[in-house]
Amino acid sequence: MQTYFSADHALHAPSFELHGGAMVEPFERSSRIDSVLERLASRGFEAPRAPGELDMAPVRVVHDAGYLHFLETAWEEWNRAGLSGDVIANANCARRMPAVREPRRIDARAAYYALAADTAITRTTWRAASSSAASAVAAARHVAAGGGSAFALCRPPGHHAAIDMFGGYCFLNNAAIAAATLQLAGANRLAIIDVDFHHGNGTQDIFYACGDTLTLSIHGHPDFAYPYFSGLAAETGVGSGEGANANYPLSAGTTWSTWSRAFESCLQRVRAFGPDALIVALGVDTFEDDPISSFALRSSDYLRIGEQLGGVAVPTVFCMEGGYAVDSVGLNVVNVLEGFLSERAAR
Ligand code: 7XA
Ligand code: ZN
Repeated sequence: MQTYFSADHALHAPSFELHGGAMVEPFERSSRIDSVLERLASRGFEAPRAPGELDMAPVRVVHDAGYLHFLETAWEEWNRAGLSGDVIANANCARRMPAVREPRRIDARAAYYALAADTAITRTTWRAASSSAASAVAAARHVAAGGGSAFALCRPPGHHAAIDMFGGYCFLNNAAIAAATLQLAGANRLAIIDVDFHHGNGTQDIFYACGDTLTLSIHGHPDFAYPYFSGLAAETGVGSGEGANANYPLSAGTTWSTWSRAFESCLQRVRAFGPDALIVALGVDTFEDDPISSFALRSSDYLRIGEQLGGVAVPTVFCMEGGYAVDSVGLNVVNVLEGFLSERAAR
């Protein structure tokens, strides 16, 4: 399994995160990636390849042009406006506000494009986010070229990034960009399974009206889990996308026996859909020791997840999402990949 990875991820290093009422060291930090790289190396995986410059063509398929311009220029504008620190939203497009449109002032534009105040844009965030998306593009091209399945070790993650919204540590939706890359290379039908603890609201938003891309997400119920305002089972798609989105909101404390039933249902849907390729939004914040999540999967469960994904007979792109128990992130991610490879080798 070839990994694609850019060291430029480290250019995104905000100095704090607003967590509850406190400023804390960001949970989404560089050392998460070191944990995965170390484990890949110690388990004999091929050395990661650097993805090269980001091709914006699939990015423009996924994201709004005004939003991309905002992401690329936000910090300079913030700085030019005399605002201190990093770009952070300190207002929101709240319910019933009658003048929701893209404003002129940069602080108002940050509020317009933000999902939440949990995600800062630093001077070099755009470079990190575009390098992360470049890994997704490279992994998708690897698969499209018949090279077998691939792993995009993306950081920052992507699945909360919607057509025109950043937040939840996400700026560009890497899994959706991988899907667009596969479509530009000729794929017709795609499936995305999101196994991160949090609902993949951005991925759902991007494909909600698309019947040729099946989007599935297993996550903490919005009654208690971020992003709170999406992820119900009733969200099934619109128009020609009706029926091509399925959500599996689960309770706090969910263990393998319940989680795996939802996962088996996802896999059945994927098989019935018959995609040309599968994209896995691979978050491991479902782990029992994750500091910001509340499922209770164990490290050995990730081997089972990989094996079951390996049993779906389609080329697969893995895109890294969340997972904050830094000491175990590498073990859990690589367990998925090893389970996948062992099942594929057995076929
Ligand atoms: O999958 N998404 C994440 O792992 C990030 C969730 C962000 C939670 C921030 C809550 N303040
Ligand atoms: Zn997550």
